[in-house]
Amino acid sequence: MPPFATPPVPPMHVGFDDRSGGMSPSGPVLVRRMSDLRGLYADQAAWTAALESDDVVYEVASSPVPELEGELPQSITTILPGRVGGEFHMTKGHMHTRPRGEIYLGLSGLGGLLLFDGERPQWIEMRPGSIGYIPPHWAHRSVNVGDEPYRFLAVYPGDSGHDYGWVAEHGMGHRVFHGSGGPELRPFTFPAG
Ligand code: PAN
Ligand code: ZN
Repeated sequence: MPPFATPPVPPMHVGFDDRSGGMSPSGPVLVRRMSDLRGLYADQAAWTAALESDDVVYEVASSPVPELEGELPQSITTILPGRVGGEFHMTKGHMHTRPRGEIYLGLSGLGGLLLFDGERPQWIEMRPGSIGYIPPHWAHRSVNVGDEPYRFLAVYPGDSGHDYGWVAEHGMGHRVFHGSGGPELRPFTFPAG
């Protein structure tokens, strides 16, 4: 897998492939399969059943811009469509280790950005062309609420840091389920069963 560039990073053009979501030139690419997502979905029995095919749930392709202070790394996340116990495919979700904001731009598919500051859950609908703003101190998780891959660009300060433990401890305020009239937000529950 290609590494991040070493400073000084030159000005660069970064292209992306509509079909694969890959970046060119490319930095590291992260693949998260169902088996990487223990404890993420509310319905643990449904998650265990999904381990049989162990499908890819999402991929994160990065440009070579490194995660270092002063730089602005970019990544493209592709969440494949699907549900586990009625709950839509989603990212693990994290809080930035330092108080840093982030910008998401919807590229394709239908998704949503779930935000939580420890008290207030917020939901931002994301479609191609939507800009979602994540302020500092808000944990964030992305959800594919459609039938196609949901893809977005993320741009964030290089010294943000990713704290997954915060979400494991505090949850995300809401969970997003398939409903007859569209995505249904229900109060967060920690995994059971
Ligand atoms: C994004 C996320 C990406 C994957 O680039 O890291 O969508 O989500 P998880 O990191 O929660 O698995 C971002 O918010 N970076 O800061
Ligand atoms: Zn982030």
